[in-house]
Amino acid sequence: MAETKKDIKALSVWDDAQKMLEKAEREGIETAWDRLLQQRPHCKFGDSGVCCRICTMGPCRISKKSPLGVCGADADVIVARNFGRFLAGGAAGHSDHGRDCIEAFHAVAYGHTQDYVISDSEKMVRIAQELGIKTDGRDLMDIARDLSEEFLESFGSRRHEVAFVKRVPEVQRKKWQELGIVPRGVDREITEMMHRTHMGCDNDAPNTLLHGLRMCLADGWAGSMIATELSDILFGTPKPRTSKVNLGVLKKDQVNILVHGHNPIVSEKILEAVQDPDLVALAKEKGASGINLAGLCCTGNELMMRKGIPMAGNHLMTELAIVTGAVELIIVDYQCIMPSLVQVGKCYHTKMVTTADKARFTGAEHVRFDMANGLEQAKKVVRMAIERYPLRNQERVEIPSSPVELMTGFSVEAILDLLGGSLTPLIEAIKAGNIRGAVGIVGCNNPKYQHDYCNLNLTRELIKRDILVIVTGCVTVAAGKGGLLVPEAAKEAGSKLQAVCQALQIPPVLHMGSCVDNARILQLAALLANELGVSISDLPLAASSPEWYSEKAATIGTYAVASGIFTHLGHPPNITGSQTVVDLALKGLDDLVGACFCIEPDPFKAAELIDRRITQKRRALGLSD
Ligand code: XCC
Ligand code: SF4
Repeated sequence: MAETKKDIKALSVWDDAQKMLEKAEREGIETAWDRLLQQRPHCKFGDSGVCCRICTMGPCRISKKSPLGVCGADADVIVARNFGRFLAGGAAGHSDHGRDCIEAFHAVAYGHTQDYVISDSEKMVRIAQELGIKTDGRDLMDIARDLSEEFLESFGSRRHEVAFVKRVPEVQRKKWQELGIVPRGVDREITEMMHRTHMGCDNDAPNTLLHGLRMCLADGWAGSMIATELSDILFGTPKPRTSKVNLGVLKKDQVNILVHGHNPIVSEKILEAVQDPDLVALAKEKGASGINLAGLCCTGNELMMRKGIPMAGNHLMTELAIVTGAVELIIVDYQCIMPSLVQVGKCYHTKMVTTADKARFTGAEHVRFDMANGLEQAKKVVRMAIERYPLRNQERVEIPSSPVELMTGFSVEAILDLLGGSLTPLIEAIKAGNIRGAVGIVGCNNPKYQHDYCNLNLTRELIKRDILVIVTGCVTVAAGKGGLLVPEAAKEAGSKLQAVCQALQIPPVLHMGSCVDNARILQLAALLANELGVSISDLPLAASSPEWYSEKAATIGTYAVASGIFTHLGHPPNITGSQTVVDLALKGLDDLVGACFCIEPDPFKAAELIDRRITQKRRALGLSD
């Protein structure tokens, strides 16, 4: 093993990551971990959220010596405004992704594309009916046109509530009405947050944060939920299937293409293109035995859930995937794509291709995708990848580890199917304590932690306590690599959960999709609450994002809490400079919406906190511990 200055084992729990970190070090390639060291120590003002840059009388920093900004804003106002804008970034990300799904669906409905079709018309009709659109005897495309218009209304400012507020249990909805936080339209709530946080506008921290709840609810119950439902309608509703995960899914003798980003609109077309016989023949002509497609981050989750495409890694594995030297091309849409991928790619033969005009990277090649040219562009990109195969230096290729099997595809529909069409068996299992509760562990990686240590250990701790875990986003890869996404993992669960898993032949950790698919968790929670005639906040549920980093993760956490789900975070957002904001997040929200945040970096202690909350909720429902 090469001499290394860093303690590489302390950086990631995974063998594939450690091997690639060693290789990166040998080859002089910088990664996120190196840059984190260069950035340390972090600025304390920024870290606690008391640096204000929203006007040019400043920038102002709050300290004992200067407790007010030039305009007179105090730490509470500055922290709340900064956090409000942080949440707005997250809501905008998911929801603009949702809008792109509507535009694709709209193009299909109006016949403006041949490249996309309606794959699950049964689901489309069901949702149209749910939203009050007439379906009897109507042409499918007529229904699709009405549904696309209805979804666009959830983004605008003409409605008093977004369409899927209908799904929210009544008690919760009443709380929102009393607080004035029923989400109206995605764009409206985001714009209003930007307005409120302009200098001299909303100067009352709790008031700003209440709007934060409303805006995040618009993301969860509209932007993200629409993204999920329409992706299912366009590309198929996920069903249980198996796949594989870790860097071992890359193939030494094949053209390797990675899809990275979030939206399935581009990656689904790449999947089609890699199956094109002419392109496969071309790959063989160039000396490869075939074309291999694998996913990263959330677009990887989308393809894995619906098509079983293997997953190469999560957020912190994206640079390391290129370090294998085996990747011909990485094609991205948007979000969570480190700009460093361009530089790392240039150290090998790896080409980076961008596809969205709103997410370009200097040094990458831009191949613009639109609804009408998706497949054609996808084929062009796959051809580029094949052309790069002869440029690969096989001596520099190192593919660590062999892939781990996993099971994916647990949409709400799939779960209902498994249960024989009704939630009753699940409710009975919860009542009997065979499933003591359920926790959605979601979100990211962050190099401030040992990579996936918390994601993995929190998951393990909870299933031991007979708590069913649901994963989405980058936690999926952690659970998958840890062998927790297969039915055999039931042996790691408590004896009661183990029995349930064995009876249903399911893993104790269910993969429900990408980050926008956290909307599936909301929907499942709402269905359970409605079935029991209680509020979501009465259920023995929790959410957690142990290693989060992104604005989107904070937005998800906020809509989970506002929906009544107790939410754990490994570390706080940049809000610690305001006691008012911290108190509201950790306590005050509980009285307002029936749930709050808790912060705990240690996954074992976090499991304890979550367990305690679940026990409380069980007792309140009159159920045994
Ligand atoms: Fe991004 Fe969604 Fe986080 Fe992963 S989990 S690092 S947000 S890819 Ni969404
Ligand atoms: Fe400073 Fe107030 Fe301007 Fe912020 S808004 S930079 S606190 S003067």
